[in-house]
Amino acid sequence: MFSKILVANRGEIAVRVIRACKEMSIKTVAVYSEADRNALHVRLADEAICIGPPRSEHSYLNVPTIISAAEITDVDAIHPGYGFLSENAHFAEICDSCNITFIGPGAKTIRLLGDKIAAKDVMRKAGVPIIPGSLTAIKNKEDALNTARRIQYPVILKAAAGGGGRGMRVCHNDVRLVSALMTCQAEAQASFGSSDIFVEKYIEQPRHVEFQILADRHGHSIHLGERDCTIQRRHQKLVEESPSPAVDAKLRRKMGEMAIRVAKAAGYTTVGTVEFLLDREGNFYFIEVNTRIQVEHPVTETVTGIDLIKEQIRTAFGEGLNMKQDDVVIRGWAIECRINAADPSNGFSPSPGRIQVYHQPGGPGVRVDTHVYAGYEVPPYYDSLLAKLIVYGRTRQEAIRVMQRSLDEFIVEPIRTTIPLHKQIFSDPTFWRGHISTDYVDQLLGVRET
Ligand code: MV4
Repeated sequence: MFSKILVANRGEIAVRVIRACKEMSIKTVAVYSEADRNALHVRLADEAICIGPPRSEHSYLNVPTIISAAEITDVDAIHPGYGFLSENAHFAEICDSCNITFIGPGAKTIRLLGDKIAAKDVMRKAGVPIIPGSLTAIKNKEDALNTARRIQYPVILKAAAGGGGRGMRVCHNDVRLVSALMTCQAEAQASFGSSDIFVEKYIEQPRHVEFQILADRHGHSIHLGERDCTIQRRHQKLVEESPSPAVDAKLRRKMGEMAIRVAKAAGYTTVGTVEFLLDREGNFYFIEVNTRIQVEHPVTETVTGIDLIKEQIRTAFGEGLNMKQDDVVIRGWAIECRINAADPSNGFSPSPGRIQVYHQPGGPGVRVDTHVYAGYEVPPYYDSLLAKLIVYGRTRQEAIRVMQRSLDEFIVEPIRTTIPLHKQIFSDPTFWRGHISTDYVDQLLGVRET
């Protein structure tokens, strides 16, 4: 096994990875920006190296500096966490060329799946259901109009190098499509460095259902069931649960089989997530693969009893899977709330600052993944995630009750957080029934325009 791993991340995920390493007797190296000197991940790691000024472009995204830190501390591997360099094929290649294991799938797989048009094409040929639309990047106006005529409005424009919902545009007629085309291409170029865009049939009021996959380098791939991430706003997830209230055993078998087909078609190794959209008729379609450990991985850990970070490290080292598909048993129900330093009553504006009072919930069925402590100062430079509150119940109802009392126990003062919004969601009968779509949060907040 690896003897030392550098964790190229910060916040709760850096803490999470260090914890897994400790239990595996792997030494850890933390890296930190000048804004994170007093961060928990720095204190928990065996060694820590400052990698530059606060802004992430100069620290957590600085490839030469991070590689230097890895060389100096003589690590065997780098764990990228999520965000930052986690889905950067170039970074994975640099790690390879320096004989450092990048803990994730291979650089080629990351590159293929980062191109949403190429990925869709591979999955279509593998027999995975995809959303009707253009099979290549849009060449010109006529190309876009012809595709729209074939698949019928409404359609959606997406960036080939995008993902996670950024840079998408819904169009209801020819006039709108033509005018959206150029702006969408320009935005794609500015945000992702490629102007390639594609057209798809727009699925109205879908659910976001994603499958966790786990694969070794010896040709074995399994899935660990699904997560429902339908509750989000402006592509920021707020609540995730597993299993999905919209998936029964039969659909789970079908979608899980397709998720494994996706993993095999992409030559996938370690942990990953296959995203699907589920429409109101119960049809599902492949959307994209997230080639990293995800924020919401704990709900899957809770219902399967499998430590995903340990499995990710083990499979990255080259060990074979130690379980078969039939060994994976989904038990009970898990729900996660993302507690962010953001003000839901003010358009989710960031709310950094010093946390003076901090108290987290506990007791049966409660897990809190966080880097926060009383006296901690939330820096303004990074993602606003403060803590993940994950609860377990034998049934969805039981989990909801545990979540409600946990939210009531949670104290974070004086900064604004998403806790009040979560309390509102968990006391809403529509959420209890589970009959929701991606418009849910806007509807709950009474937002007219998005
Ligand atoms: C869509 C869609 C409707 N039709 N694609 C957003 C996340 C990204 N991975 C894909 N997304 C969407 N793709 C088609 N053809 C609607 C969304 C979408 C969405 C999906 C899941 C959860 C929340 C969402 C919110 C807005 C849009």
